[in-house]
Amino acid sequence: MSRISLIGAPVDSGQRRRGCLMGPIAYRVAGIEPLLAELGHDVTDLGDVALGELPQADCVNPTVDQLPETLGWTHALRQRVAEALESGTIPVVLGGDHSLALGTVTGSAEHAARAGRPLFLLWLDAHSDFHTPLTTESGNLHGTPVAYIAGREGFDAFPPFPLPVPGKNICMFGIRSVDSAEHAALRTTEITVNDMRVLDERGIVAPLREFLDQVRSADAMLHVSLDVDFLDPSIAPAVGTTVPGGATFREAHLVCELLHESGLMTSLDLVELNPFLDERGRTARLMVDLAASLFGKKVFDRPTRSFL
Ligand code: HAR
Ligand code: MN
Ligand code: MN
Ligand code: MN
Repeated sequence: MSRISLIGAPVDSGQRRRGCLMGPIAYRVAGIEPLLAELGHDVTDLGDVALGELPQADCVNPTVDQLPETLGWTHALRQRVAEALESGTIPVVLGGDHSLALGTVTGSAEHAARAGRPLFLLWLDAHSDFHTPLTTESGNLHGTPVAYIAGREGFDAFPPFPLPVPGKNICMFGIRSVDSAEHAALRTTEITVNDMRVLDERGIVAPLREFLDQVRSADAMLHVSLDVDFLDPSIAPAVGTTVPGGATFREAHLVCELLHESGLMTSLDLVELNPFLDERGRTARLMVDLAASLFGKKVFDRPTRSFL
């Protein structure tokens, strides 16, 4: 049994296609709270985080869009996630576009630093989100959080990241859209980029277990950030940045089931759901089902890890 804090994060400032702000409501309508409670967890919905007063900020790159709003969310979500961890719960952040991870992972890092434990990051996404505000061409800050978390330069407007996460602690799955500036920067790091080619060749189990073994032996905290576009658009159409060739229904559930079995996840983001683009709620429902898998829902109860 886990204690879970649901945190609504109606963030829409990290990209220009409005709709992600409806994400938290869609997850609630799809029944995330009763579903997790039915699995035996103690679930508290803390409601939506409010955006406080906006800071003054600008960036030398004029294409960067909605910087003050994103800074405001970063500040508010950092606090809320750190508090949820402090109170001994697992924060589950209902997004909101992926720029919210600038705040949520900062909160996790702050807590990990206080607890004297390392932080690992699992990034489930079509995109590597490794731009800085200086390299982004779109100006959409949802394409930047991993660079911030890894301690790249170019985030002068942002508060310094508490303790940058070493590249070897960061693992990505599902990657199939990387811009050239991100590619060049990623190659200088130790970040594990499991692109779709890796999943095609090796499957998802072996590379995921390798990563989870590292988390376990480091006695680390693990933040999981699940972007809707990790999934193939044929099963998850409600996202502004669909990319063909994504994870299948079973691959996605398997990741979640293995994560649950590991018992290692300490915080979770559900991001980029744009309910305005959904088809009769199917993407919202799939994301909620994946969250249920992450918290122990399975088809058949078998002795732990019998098939590994
Ligand atoms: N790399 C592109 C950009 O920076 C697309 C980023 C899209 N990111 C997300 N989140 N949708 O993963 O604009
Ligand atoms: Mn993303
Ligand atoms: Mn993405
Ligand atoms: Mn997007």
